[in-house]
Amino acid sequence: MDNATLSFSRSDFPEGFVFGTAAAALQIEGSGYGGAGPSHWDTFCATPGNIANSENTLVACDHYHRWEEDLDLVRNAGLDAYRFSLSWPRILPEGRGTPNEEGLDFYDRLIDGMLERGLQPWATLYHWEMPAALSDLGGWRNRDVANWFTDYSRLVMNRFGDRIEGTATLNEPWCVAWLSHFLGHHAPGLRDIRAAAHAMHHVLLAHGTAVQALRADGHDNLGIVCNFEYSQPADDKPETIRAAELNDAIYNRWFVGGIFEKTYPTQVLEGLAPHMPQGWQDDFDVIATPLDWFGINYYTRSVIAADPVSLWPSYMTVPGPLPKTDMGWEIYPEGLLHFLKRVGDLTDRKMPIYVTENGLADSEPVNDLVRTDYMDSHFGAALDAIKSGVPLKGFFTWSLMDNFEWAFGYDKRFGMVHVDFETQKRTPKASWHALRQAISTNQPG
Ligand code: IFM
Repeated sequence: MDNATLSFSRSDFPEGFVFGTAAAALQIEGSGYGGAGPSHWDTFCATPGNIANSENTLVACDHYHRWEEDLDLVRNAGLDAYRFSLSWPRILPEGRGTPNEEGLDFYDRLIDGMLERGLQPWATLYHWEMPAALSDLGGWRNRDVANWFTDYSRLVMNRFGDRIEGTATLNEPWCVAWLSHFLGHHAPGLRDIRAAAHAMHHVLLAHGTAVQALRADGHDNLGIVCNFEYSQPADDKPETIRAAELNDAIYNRWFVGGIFEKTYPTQVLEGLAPHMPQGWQDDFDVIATPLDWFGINYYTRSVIAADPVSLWPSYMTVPGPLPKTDMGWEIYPEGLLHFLKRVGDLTDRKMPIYVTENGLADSEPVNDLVRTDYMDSHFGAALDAIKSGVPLKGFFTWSLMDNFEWAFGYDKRFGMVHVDFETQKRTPKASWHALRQAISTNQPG
């Protein structure tokens, strides 16, 4: 293996800075084990043409059985924290009603396993697994989802909350709502503006309703994780700039607008208002329930051009000039600095911010020097943000190990640990070793 190194060390970051890595239940556990109920992803995977190579999540990384080895990999990398998600249908196979004790026991073991290894557990309550029974009732399109999600969240937190360091209600509401109900790329695979408008609002209503209930139950260190993508105009024509601003508003401003400003961007409402659920204007006090921290997932930028022949929002993504990852995503660390500052400003530089995901897909099985470079430049952006006064408290790489990359199946490898999906053998890549070296010493990597 080549000697990949990172140019920073732990001592470059403030005392107590949290170095972690992240993964999500459906992407690694194996949804076929332990009495989990079906989710809308089972339906989506069973529909021809949705997932590369017609793959599914029944076995995934078999983390359900191999979690001890996986937590050892987190601890042995010298990391402080592990960000994981809990599967709603594993805990409540019907989405509501009787819990699956086997599922609850699994998370008991997993969380205790983190604590035994000195790892901080950072939980995400919803990383995209809507139970199929609730999807049948409309899922994110149905306003009742706020109460379904809150009941599930209370069940989880009243069982595990005393052992969890930080809790995010939801991961990436843009993906939950827009990518899944307007663009149709993720479950439930809808391309429907009314469904999208309802989901864009209900996802935030569910978040705020759950935060209020969890607070009332005495839980703290509550947050949310949003994804951001830098919106780069393809040229400087006024219509191109307007197109990039609209993409920015849908992707990057809608959710923080609701949460921190009790409002949605006007240019998005120009398209969505006729399709919004009744009474949406009255929900902002719930949506903007104060949080303890905010998570930023950042990967790339998009280059945007106007698309005058298409209906609203009338823009498209065009290829950009920068080096790209295996996802075809441009490598643009400046975007991470941009969003850390933007969210820092929006929250008066008072709210603790975490990079809750950052990483890239790269097919290189062991000598992943491109990943190491990517990590170096993005940790560098994090350091620049801290120097400029952003209260950035931690950084979670995505991902611990290669896993199910949603519609792309198992082809796109985001892990610092290679997984052979035939044998389930785990092999740490060069980036894992480089990170270990950088954070376990106080010398420059
Ligand atoms: O794998 C996903 C993850 O589930 C959510 N954030 C983006 C990652 C890479 O696409």
